[in-house]
Amino acid sequence: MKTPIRIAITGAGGQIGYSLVFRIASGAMLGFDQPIQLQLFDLPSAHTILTGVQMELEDCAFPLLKGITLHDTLTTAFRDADIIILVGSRPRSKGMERKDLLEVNGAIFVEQGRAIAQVAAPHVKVLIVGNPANTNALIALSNASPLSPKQFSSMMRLDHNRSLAQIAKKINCPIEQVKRMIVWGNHSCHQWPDPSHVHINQKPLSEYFQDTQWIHDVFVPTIQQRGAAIIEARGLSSAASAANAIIHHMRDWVQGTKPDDWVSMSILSQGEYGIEPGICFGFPVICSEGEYWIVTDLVLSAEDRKQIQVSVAELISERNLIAHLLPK
Ligand code: NAX
Repeated sequence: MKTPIRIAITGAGGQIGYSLVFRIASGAMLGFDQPIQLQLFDLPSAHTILTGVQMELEDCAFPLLKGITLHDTLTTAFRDADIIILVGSRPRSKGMERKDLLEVNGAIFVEQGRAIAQVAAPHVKVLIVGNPANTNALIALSNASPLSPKQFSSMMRLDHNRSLAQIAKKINCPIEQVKRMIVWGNHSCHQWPDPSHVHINQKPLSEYFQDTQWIHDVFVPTIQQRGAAIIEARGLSSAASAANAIIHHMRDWVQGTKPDDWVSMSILSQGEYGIEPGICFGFPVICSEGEYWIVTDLVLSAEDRKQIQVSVAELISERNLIAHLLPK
């Protein structure tokens, strides 16, 4: 029997949490032979909800679930955690400007970064989901010294999966045949979904169709606006698909990406492709043995470079707004 892996999740009482914890406990994220221990965190106001989630987890009788603890203190929630998924964050309320949201959530991620460095396992892997995810990740990793920035990433996988699905539908091919998609930049409507490197059965996308108009007029806006379209239809933001993206992101980070493929992850830029260093940016990455590397040898078109700069500018402006939360 393998040693249980400790997984801490914040915002576990929210709607993504409710779609996420049962799938993790079933083995979908780390494998069907990997026992796990769940350390669920939410605010004291959500404690009763968390106790309901715990009861339902118990009632599922998952063989891999070796224990559940509930927390409203970060330093107990993160203690010895091997994996931490930061989902909880303050939603944008009426009249709140984006800069106000950055400010309130920024303060939360300072505290979380410090608590992670203080009590988590030294090899911990941290995924940031709560929005604005890229900049929250920058704040958390900057406040988590001596941990390495390479132990942190934020989520672009929902945007990546949305892109795979739209292409598979357009070509009418099995989704697992669509490889090498990239979503560059920020998890916002300024992200740049880039299908120009996509391969299907080892052949470039251009061999299946030449409809570049569809890419510009339908595909890109569909991906950029998908979150808003789901809110419009459901009256609530994406939850099950977001939880699924978390599962895919962590599974690939821990177990490795598939041969001949890569995935989109937001990680700290070191200046790859001329992108501003010191922002958390969506890149194409390959994962193996628990590590990730940016795919650095792609040739980008002038249009790609121009669109990537839109995300860069947005992330620099977010970084400027929270500069006081980054240690000097
Ligand atoms: P919910 O409002 O349903 O749940 C959020 C939970 O976080 C609540 O239980 C709340 O009590 C808790 N919370 C609030 N403040 C907290 C704090 N300071 N520390 C810890 N927990 C706190 O939101 P949900 O739909 O679950 O979405 C959670 C976050 O994911 C939001 O910020 C949302 O914008 C973000 N998303 C990010 C995505 C991505 O791809 N990066 C996609 C999905 C999602 O929109």
